[in-house]
Amino acid sequence: MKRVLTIQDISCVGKCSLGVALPIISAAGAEAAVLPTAVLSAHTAFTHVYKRDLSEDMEKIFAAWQMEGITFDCVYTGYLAGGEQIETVSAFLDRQSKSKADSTVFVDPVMGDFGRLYAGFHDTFPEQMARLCARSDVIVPNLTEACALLDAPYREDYTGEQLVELLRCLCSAGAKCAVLTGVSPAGGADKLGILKYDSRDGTVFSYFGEHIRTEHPLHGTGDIFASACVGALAAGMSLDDALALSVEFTARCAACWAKAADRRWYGVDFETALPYYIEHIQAYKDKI
Ligand code: PXL
Repeated sequence: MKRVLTIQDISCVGKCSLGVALPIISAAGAEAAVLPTAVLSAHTAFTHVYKRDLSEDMEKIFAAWQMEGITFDCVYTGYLAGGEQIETVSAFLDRQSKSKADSTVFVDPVMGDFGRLYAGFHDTFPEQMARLCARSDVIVPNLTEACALLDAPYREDYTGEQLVELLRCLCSAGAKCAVLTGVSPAGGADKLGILKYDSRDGTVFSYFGEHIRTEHPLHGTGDIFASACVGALAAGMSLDDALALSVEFTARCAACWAKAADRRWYGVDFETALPYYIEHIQAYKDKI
């Protein structure tokens, strides 16, 4: 069984970050180890948020793992609570690579959406996050995050070719594969999915599922998508198959939310859609 370490916050209420990563990665049949970066009473879209930063504890937890000789097949980072944590995670990755060179580094550079950084991030944070992305196997930014990483203007009218160019630039900086999330195909606003550039063979891959249109933007879908992708990779799927399954699963999570009687504004119904994900992971495992 693969052991995945996921490093992100616990939002006590809000159906995001570790609250979705732990169940989804476990549902894929992988061991999910967690390193909380912060504990928040709720995610930052809420008005009243109590936050405890766990930077100091992270270093101590890494040190304890090192003494135990614990290593991970995959390290997946999400919401990091500040630039200092990026340095801490990078130092851990340096140490781990000495004893485990084949670990996959999967970075969701959680920083913002719709052209704005989330509350609490300093202007220098994207530059620091770019350094973590540069040492990653797979990065999964949305458009806001891709533009912030490259210090490029945020525009919603980039052409498909320009988006591929953004991904190429992210890979030139060091990431092996860059995956842009939340992309619609030209003239296809009823579809939503991903665009991937793989620097190892120069190939481009895209996959689109149904775009569930809602009055307000949905929260936590990026974390659900990234967690599903990490789980599918741990189950042995190729990156393209893992991305396709994660797009479909995320669309179903949104569809379950839209059908629910008690639509909660702060997160979608990934719980209802989990059987779909598990069935597809199992069907893949049965074939191999
Ligand atoms: O879903 C991304 C995310 C994760 N963690 C925290 C957040 C957000 C987005 O707002 O606030 C704490």
